[in-house]
Amino acid sequence: KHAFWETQPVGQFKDLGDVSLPEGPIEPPTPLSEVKQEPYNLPTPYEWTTCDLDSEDTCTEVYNLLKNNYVEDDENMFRFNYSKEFLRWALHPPGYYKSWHIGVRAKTNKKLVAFITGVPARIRVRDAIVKMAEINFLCVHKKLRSKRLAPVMIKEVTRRVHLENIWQAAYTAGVVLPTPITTCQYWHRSLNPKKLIDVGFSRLGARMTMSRTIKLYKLPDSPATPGFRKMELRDVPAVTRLLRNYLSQFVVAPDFDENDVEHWLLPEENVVDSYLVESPETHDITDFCSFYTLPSSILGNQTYSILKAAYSYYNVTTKTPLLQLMNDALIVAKKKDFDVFNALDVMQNESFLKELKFGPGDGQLHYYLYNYRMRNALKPSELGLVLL
Ligand code: MYA
Ligand code: JJ1
Repeated sequence: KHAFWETQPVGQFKDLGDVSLPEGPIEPPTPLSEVKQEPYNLPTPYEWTTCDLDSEDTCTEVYNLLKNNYVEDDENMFRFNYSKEFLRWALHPPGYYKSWHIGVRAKTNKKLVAFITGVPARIRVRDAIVKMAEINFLCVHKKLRSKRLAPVMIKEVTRRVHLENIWQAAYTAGVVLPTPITTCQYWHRSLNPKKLIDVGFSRLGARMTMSRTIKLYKLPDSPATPGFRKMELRDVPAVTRLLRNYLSQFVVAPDFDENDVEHWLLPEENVVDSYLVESPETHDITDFCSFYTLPSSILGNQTYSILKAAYSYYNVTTKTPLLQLMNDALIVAKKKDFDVFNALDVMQNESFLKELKFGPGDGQLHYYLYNYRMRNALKPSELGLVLL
């Protein structure tokens, strides 16, 4: 059933519930001298390319490949449209390897036809901090699907990760593969309900009119929490302490240091937004929330071509109720003209989703680890990791 995945060091369906299998690495590392030195063979018409996202031309090629061929919803109405600035940010964290930004070109015309990436991360699994690659942006051009290119690309990125002496990976997908560590639900909070309904993202509820719907989702003009402000560079040490302490309660979570926080959470226009609460009395940083910008193309609508979506990222509270903090996040997202605010049911998100009028989406997100067995699947609330 899974001719490729059955050959890989991942939890297999047949082993689910086998309590004799230990948690941890499935295969031991091999000496680096035993890692294959040459790239895997592609079908003859194609060749490998390493993509330099600092090159404006290469970045445009990657952007266009993804804009036209990346992830769609189950009814093919929307397609993720990651911006170039976002791709550069996502792929250039501290310690990134250019060799992990892998493209496939057609030999004849040098057109970019496929892509896969890894970035390094330290991920904590229970007590163990594991160096991993986060794998993302796997994409094969629509015209080249079902030719078994994806397994070759996955093997090639694996080889290049191994060359850096890293033996585990984390990734997410909308499809079920062997075997999820957890399965999360997408939730959506309408900010611009009229547009969402017009483009088919949501529907008018039963016994609802457009004007009642608009009223239902109305938000105040400005955040309610005293001391709520945008995160700045000087906040990195305090935010790092807050976040490290908060993430320590989850079974799987990133191990962020100050450099990671500066990269992943310092606000960057049209990429990532972060806000915090600075106590007006003590000037302590007590709470933090963040979201990233990921628009989707609207396929085949006469009026609108882009859906502007914010995705909940990392949120931490010590003083402000999480419900109030996230309502402030919705307020600033609305002010920035987002159409919808999306969140997964990870971490403590369940505690605010229903009350803040999020509704469940038709999409799920499965989380996976490569070469690391979990004895049991996690609950989404035990997961402290958000991938882009
Ligand atoms: S998830 C986002 C994936 N991208 C999309 O959904 C965009 C639109 N779709 C496409 O571009 C293609 O359909 C893709 C498959 C490229 C997805 N993850 O070449 P094929 C398996 C893993 O004939 P195609 C993201 O980016 C499938 O089960 N495997 O198929 C994270 C089958 O294997 P098996 C997948 O449709 C990616 C084989 O591929 C996925 O032309 C993490 C068929 O290949 C998927 N999303 O191309 C990658 N979809 O027969 C793994 C299909 O066994 C990383 N397949 O069922 C692993 C860690 C690596 C590093 C390790 C370091 C130590
Ligand atoms: O966005 C998603 N679904 C939307 C649109 C559905 C359009 C028809 N299929 C949705 N809308 C309902 C919103 C409504 C608002 C008011 C309250 C009730 C709810 O459900 C879904 C997620 O739900 N997105 C996708 O399907 C995109 C793919 C998700 C898998 C991503 C894989 C990523 C790989 C990353 O590495």
